[in-house]
Amino acid sequence: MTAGMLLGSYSQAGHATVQTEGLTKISQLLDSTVVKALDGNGNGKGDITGIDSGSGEMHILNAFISGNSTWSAKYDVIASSGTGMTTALGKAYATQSPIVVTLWSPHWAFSKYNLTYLKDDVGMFPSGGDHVVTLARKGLNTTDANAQHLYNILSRFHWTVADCNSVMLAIQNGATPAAAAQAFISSHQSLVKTWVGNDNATDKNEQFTYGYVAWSDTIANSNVLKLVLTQSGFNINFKQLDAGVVYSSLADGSLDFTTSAWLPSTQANYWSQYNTSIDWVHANLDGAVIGLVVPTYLTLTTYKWTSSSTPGFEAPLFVLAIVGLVSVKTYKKRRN
Ligand code: PBE
Repeated sequence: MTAGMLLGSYSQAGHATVQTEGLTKISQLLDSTVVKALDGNGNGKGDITGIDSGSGEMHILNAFISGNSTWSAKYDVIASSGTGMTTALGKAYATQSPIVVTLWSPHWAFSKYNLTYLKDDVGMFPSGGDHVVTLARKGLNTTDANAQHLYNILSRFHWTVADCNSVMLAIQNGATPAAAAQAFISSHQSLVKTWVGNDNATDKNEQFTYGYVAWSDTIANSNVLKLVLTQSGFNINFKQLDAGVVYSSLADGSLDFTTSAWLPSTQANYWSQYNTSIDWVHANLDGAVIGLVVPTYLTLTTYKWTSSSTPGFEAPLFVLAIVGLVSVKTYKKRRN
């Protein structure tokens, strides 16, 4: 037994805590210090601040937690809404309090706060990335010539994360979605032209129902495309719906199209159920990401974990290791 071995085992113990490593990866949420700090209602479990339970991200998270007894013993997933989650995040951020949220990119919160994804070292979320996708009811493209023109625009609509960010931020800073969409269209005439081409409406009486979900990125893309279509002469019935209703309504034909799908990963639960009865038209944004996100102050080793359950646990171990009075065996006993 050498001092080096003892110091080696000490530094391993040190690496196991958020105090010495910072909170940077999902596996560290199981650390009892973190569980306690995230226990908002005092029931002994940490809280993950979520969004609407119809979202793909919540479906994935809930399936992971409920299917894993270690996690379900330590965590509750709190359902809310996109705005409920960002309100909770804003409050925690103002007082530098611990919080873990379900978030995604693109989202304006990354422009407003210093946030970071926890590294997914437990396989909580699917890997491989996602697209925001335009979906239509089957047969929209063969309904009539007017619908074919609309469908042609849908099959070209595509923008970037930066484009989406600019509209989301404008809305977050107080612009109405319609005003933010108009400002984007005015400043991106040539892009809009690549979407519309020569496909203007030929029948203003034929109404199309456009469904969207109230997440900030899909509010932004839907308002932009809705305005582009309206200005091209199409008669659009614009409807905010829950994610599950968007899919079931596309499948039964009562909804004509949406730009609120996240596929193939995030909303795989819906896609596996409905893919044979829905038309995947076109990816409208690439590089979409979901995950667990924390304010970056939680990643610092200087962060004070105020609800620490084992304060001072590391210090006595360190002293013992230095003087060489403890063997790895007894060290292990203490850990257990
Ligand atoms: N989201 C935002 C959605 C898609 C857009 C990631 C919260 C979800 O289904 O999870």
